[in-house]
Amino acid sequence: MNPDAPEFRSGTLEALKSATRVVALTGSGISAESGIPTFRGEDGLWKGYRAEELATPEGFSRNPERVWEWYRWRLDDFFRKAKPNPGHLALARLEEFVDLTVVTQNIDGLHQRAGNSRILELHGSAWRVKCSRQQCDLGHGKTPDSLEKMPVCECGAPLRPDVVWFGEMLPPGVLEDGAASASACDVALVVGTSALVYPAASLPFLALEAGAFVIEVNPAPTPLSSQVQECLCGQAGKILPALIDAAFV
Ligand code: BJW
Repeated sequence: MNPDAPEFRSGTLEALKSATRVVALTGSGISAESGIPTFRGEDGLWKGYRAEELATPEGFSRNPERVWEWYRWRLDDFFRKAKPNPGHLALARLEEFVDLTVVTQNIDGLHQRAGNSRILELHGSAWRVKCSRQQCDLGHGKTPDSLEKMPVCECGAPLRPDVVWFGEMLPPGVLEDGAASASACDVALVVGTSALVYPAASLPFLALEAGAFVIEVNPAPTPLSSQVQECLCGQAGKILPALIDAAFV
């Protein structure tokens, strides 16, 4: 398929046109065209940074300053500068036509800024902090504008980003709501994820098991690609607007 002028099979368009409930399962690839790095692949964050040090509770306990330095860099150089791209905006427009739930692994807040109304954040948000002591409720709040100094809770413990690191449970209820949406949808759009990180990667399979038509949008194949009804190979910012125009406009 030529991603500059995508064409879609009639079965794919029919599935979308006749859908009542749609779920969009998104990963970091949807924000790549907003200038935010993905995690895996040639230019991915995990090429230059160690996930064990930066995205685990153990890494944070060992060196909270180093973890905050990494998040400060991502917030200041990417998240604060980024704008929703045509892929995010197409998903916001999709709400005009179907009952849409966005279930995202992203922590960048770009789906909210694009205007989607029902968003489940499986891996939390970079725009919130919480206390690093599990029993403390004092520290929940907005991420400070300046992270020159590491933020500290009223209780004295370091605050941490309110995100989900490896080995941590997802926020209570969010995975369950995402699973319920995936199991109840007519069409699932799986956009910009390598489909390697669980439990998020299980959601497209729930949709498939429940009989949904699953459309993957990704320039590269993933472990999901051979299982789904349609793989649209290309960038989300090109494919999604064209798909929604072709189905509804
Ligand atoms: C484009 C594009 C364009 C590029 N358009 N597309 C074995 C089986 C099952 C589970 C496990 C297992 N071994 C270990 C686990 C558990 C672990 C896991 O899954 N590990 C795997 C890596 C093996 N999972 C966990 O630990 C999770 N918790 C959990 O399981 O709790 C239960 C439990 C507790 C205790 C013990 C055991 C179990 C938590 C996972 C948390 C992940 N956290 C991170 C960081 C979040 C905070 C932050 O951002 O700072 O989440 S890691 C990182 O990966 C981030 C992402 O959300 C996540 C997924 O990455 P994503 O979004 O898919 O990005 P990429 O880079 O992988 O892919 C980008 C894609 O976009 C590519 O395909 C490109 O081609 C594509 N693309 N440009 C469209 N323009």
